Amino acid sequence: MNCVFCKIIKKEIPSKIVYEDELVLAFEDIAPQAPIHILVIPKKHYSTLLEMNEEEKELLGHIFMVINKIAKEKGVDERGFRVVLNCNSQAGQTVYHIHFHLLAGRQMHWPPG
Ligand code: DGP
Repeated sequence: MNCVFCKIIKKEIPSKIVYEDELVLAFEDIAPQAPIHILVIPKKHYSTLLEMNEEEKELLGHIFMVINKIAKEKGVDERGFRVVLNCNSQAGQTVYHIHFHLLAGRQMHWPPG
């Protein structure tokens, strides 16, 4: 499978890793949209959220706990941060390996673009 994030997981493509365990990898986005822009991904390949079902509930919860931990470690928990999941083309998804954007370090706006 020609998935760039699977290659990052296998360390075939370099990335700046900020957290790793047996289920999840977190690394800096290559084109940051905020002073802190980290991608959190499951190591198992899912193209989009739509490929997940009840069996993935625990994994999804774990991903959010990892985001919680990273936000605290980066010291952005009190000022605030945003978590974004883009699903399919109209949402702007470009990499088809599910990923959560953790964005922080600047004022966010609503509605998002
Ligand atoms: P999305 O639009 O939600 O599919 O976001 C994909 C993100 O992935 C985008 O912010 C840029 C990032 N990205 C794409 N290729 C690479 C890469 O090779 N390395 C890293 N670190 N990030 C990448």
